[in-house]
Amino acid sequence: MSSLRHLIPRQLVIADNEYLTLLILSALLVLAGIVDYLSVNFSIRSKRSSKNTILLTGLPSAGKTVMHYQLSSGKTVETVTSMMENEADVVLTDGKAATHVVDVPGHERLRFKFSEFMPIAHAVVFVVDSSTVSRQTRFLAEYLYDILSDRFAQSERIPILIACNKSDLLTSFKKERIQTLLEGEINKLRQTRSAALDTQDSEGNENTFLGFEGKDFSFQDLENDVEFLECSAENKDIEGIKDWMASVSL
Ligand SMILES: Nc1nc2c(ncn2[C@@H]2O[C@H](COP(=O)(O)OP(=O)(O)OP(=O)(O)O)[C@@H](O)[C@H]2O)c(=O)[nH]1
Ligand SMILES: [Mg+2]
Repeated sequence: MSSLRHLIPRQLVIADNEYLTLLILSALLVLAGIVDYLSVNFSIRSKRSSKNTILLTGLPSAGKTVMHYQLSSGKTVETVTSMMENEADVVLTDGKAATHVVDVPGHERLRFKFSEFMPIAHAVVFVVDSSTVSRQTRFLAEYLYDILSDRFAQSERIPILIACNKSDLLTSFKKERIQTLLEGEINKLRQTRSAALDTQDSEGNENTFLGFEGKDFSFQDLENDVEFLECSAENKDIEGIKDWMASVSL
């Protein structure tokens, strides 16, 4: 090493013990990275052993976190945009085992995380802000398409509940109108997505054609049971959601 020192600019030359310190620090950083990677994967893998999870998904501000708090504590809370998932065990039926409920952030860069939980999910609630549906139809349809074409959603025929939230607002749409809007938008989206039918995403999900070719898209044509319910998480009006969750839980 000392024979090579004359090749290094003087300002950059450091003592041998400093090389050792740098080496140890680098090794510690690499080790910390490995431990972090293993712990994240291990925790998800250990959860994969059971299928007792319901996911709360949906666009930002749909009301997922308010609903999650309502379910887990019966309280209404003030929220901010979620940057990571909230998890809780919720007793849906007195005397029965608790169900694990995960609130997946709706942020564009974080919502893909729903797919990490799909292997342990037995049901998905897709929360919609019923007062902004007409402005968000395309984004809603895109996210819903991703969920419906997820390989676990398909192979396990995971039931989906479209929770039409914020029904307390005068501007909110009724569930029938929301269903019609989503079916129309998914119908359009199918054309674009089916153009890429032979490709696979990084999760190994194939682009799936939803419904029947030559027929307008309808949720009824899916193998998954898809239901629509109106609710208001803010007003504690989520009994229907709870009943649905209990009905699909083990
Ligand atoms: N009027 C009304 N407002 C609601 C209802 N549910 C939630 N909100 C409000 O909607 C806003 C967003 O609610 P959150 O629960 O934080 O939304 P989120 O889906 O978790 O959003 P992200 O974390 O960004 O994905 C908050 O200001 C809530 O108070 C509801 O049923 N009615
Ligand atoms: Mg949230």
